[in-house]
Amino acid sequence: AFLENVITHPLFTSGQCTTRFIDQTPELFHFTPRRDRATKLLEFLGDVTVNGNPEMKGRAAPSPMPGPARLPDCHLGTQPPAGTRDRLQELGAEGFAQWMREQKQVLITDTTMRDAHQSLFATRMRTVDMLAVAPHYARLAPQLFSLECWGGATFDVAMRFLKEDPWQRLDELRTAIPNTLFQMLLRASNAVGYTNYPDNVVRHFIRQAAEGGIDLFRVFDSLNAVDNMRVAIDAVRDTGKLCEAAICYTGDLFDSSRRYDLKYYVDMAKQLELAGAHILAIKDMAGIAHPRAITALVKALKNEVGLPIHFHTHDTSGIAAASVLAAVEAGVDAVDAALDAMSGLTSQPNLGSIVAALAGSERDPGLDRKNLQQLSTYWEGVRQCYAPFEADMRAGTADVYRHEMPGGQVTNLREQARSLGIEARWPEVAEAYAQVNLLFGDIVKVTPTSKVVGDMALFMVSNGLTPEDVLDPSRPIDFPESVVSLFKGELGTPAHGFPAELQLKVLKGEAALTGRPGAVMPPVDLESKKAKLTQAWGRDVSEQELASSLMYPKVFKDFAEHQARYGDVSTVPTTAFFYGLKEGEEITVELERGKTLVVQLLGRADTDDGHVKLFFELNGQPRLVKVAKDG
Ligand code: 3PY
Ligand code: ZN
Repeated sequence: AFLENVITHPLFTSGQCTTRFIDQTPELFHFTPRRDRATKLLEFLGDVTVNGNPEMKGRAAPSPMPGPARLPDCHLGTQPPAGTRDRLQELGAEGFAQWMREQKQVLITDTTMRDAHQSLFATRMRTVDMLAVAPHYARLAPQLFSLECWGGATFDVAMRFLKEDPWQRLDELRTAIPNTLFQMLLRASNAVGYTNYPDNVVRHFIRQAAEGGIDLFRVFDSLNAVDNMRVAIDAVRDTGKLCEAAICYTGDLFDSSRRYDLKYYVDMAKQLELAGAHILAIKDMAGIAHPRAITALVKALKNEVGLPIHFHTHDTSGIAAASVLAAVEAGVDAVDAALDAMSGLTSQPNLGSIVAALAGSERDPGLDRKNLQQLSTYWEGVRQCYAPFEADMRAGTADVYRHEMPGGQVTNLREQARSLGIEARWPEVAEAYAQVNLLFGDIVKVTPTSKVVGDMALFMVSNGLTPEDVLDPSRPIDFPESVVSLFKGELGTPAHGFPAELQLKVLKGEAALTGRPGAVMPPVDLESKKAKLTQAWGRDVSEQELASSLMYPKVFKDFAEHQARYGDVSTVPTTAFFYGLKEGEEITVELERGKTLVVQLLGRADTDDGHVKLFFELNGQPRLVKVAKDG
C-alpha cells in the first residue's frame, strides 16, 4: 500500500520529488486498505455477531432460531405464463380499465410484500425473503391481479433499518416476476414520505418508479383533498401506467354524527374520475368499513361513477373478510388480501380463504388453491424470523371502530409507546387517539395525518393531558412539531377546515396556509442537487438515488455510508442479518448472480484491547476479522 501511495502521488508521477519527498509527504502513510466485497461482508457479519444489529436492541431473538423457509415445489425452468402485466401492455391503461369492468371474475391483489408486513411487523421484511419466492409467484399465481410490493413505508424502512436500496428491490423483483402487475402505494404529494414535496420532486419520483417497474400507482391524500392529488394523478398518467385514485374511508356511513356519508364519498369519487383516474380505490386503512357500509358504498359508486372499483381493507376487527365478500356481492371489481400466513389481525384478510369461499361461484377468482397454499407455507417460515417486530396481539378487536387507527400504524404506534416507556398504557393511548380525532375536527387518519394524531395521543398520555386541558386557552402547551405543521396547513387543509380555537392555540397567532401546499413550494433544482450528490460521493449518482435523497436526505446519506462501508447487505440471510452467526454456523450469500460465498464462523476469541477476533472460513479459505466491541 505504501509503494502504491508513492507511485501514484502527483509529485512522484510528475518527477518533481526530492530526497525529502517521503519525509515531507505524510499522506503517503495514509493507507485506505482496498477492501473487496467479501471482506466488507465479513466485517458486517463480524460486527453483527459481536455487537448485535442495532435494530434488535431490546428485542428478544426467536428461540429456537428459525430454519430456512420451505420454498414451493415448482419447476422454474419454464417461461412464466402471461398475466395482467402483459394485458396492460397489450391494452394500454384505458383499455385495461375497461377490461376490468367488463370481465366477471373478482380480481385479487396480494399485499403480502407491502401492506401485510408493514401492518404485522413494522415493514421489516427484507428483499432476500421476497426474492427467493418471486419466481414461484410468477408461475404459481399468474392469475393474480397485482402484487402490492412497494411504496408506503417500505421505501423509508428499507434504507433506514434494513440498509437496502428500495430501487434495487423493485428491479430484482421485476426481473423475477415479469408477468404480474406491480402495485405501489403513493401518498400523493407526500410521495413515500411524511410531508409534502415540491411538485417537480413528486413528478420525478413517479417517473423513476414507473421506469423502475411499477405498473399501478394507488394514489391517496391523507386529508382526502383531491386538489392535493392532481399532480400525482397527472404524473402517473403521463407515464402510461395505471392510475388508481383512492378515497380514504373514515368514520361510519350510517352515523349521522360523523361527516363522512355516502354523498361525501360519491362526490369525491366523481372528482377523481374527472381528474383522470383509471381505477377507483376504496382505501379502508383502518378496516372499519363493515359489511353493511361497504355494500352501500360499492353499490352507490357503481351507480354513480364509471370506474372499476378496488377495495382495500384491514382485518383489525376480525371480520374484514365479511366486508370483502359483501363488496364482491355488491359488484366490486378487485379486492386486496394477504396470503394466509401473512393475513389477519392488522394485516389484510385471508387470501386463500377468500378464494375458497368464492370457488365455483360466478365470481371465482380462478386462482389455484394448492399453489396458494405452497406460497403461504413459505411465508409462514419467513414470518418466524421477524417475530421480534410483531405486536403481541392475539385477536381482532372491535375497539378499532372507535379509535380508527390504520392497520399499518398500530405496530408502529405501539413501538413508539414502547420507546416512551408507556406501552403498558396502550388502552389509554387508543382512547387518546379517538379523542385527538375529535379535537382535530374529525379528520381522515392515514399516513401522514395518522402519524400526527398518534404523536398527539402519545403526548397527551405521557403528559397526563385531557381534551379539556388541550383546549383550555389559559393552559400553555408546547404542541409536538408535527401537530404545529398540520395546523399550519402543511399537509393541506380538510374540506371543513381545522377547529378555529385549537388552531389559534396551536399556531400562537401564526398564519396558516389555506391552499394546496405544493402551490407555494418552489421547484427543486434537480440537476444541481444531483451534481452535489455526485461530488459528495465521488461517484456517479443515479436518478433513483437522487429520488431517494430528495425523499429522505439524512436517511439516504446514512444508508449510502453503510453501503460504502459494508457493501450490499440485502442478500445476507435474514437470521444472520438480525442476529449474526453462531459458532459453527454456515451461510451462503449470493454476492451477485452466479457468485456465491459460503461463510462459516469457526470460532471467536476476545483480545486484551477490547476487540474480538472472529475466525471465518470463506469458500474454504480461512479469514480473520477483528471487531471492536461497542461501548
Ligand atoms: C401508508 O401510507 O404507508 C399506508 O399504509 C397508509 O394506509
Ligand atoms: Zn392498508
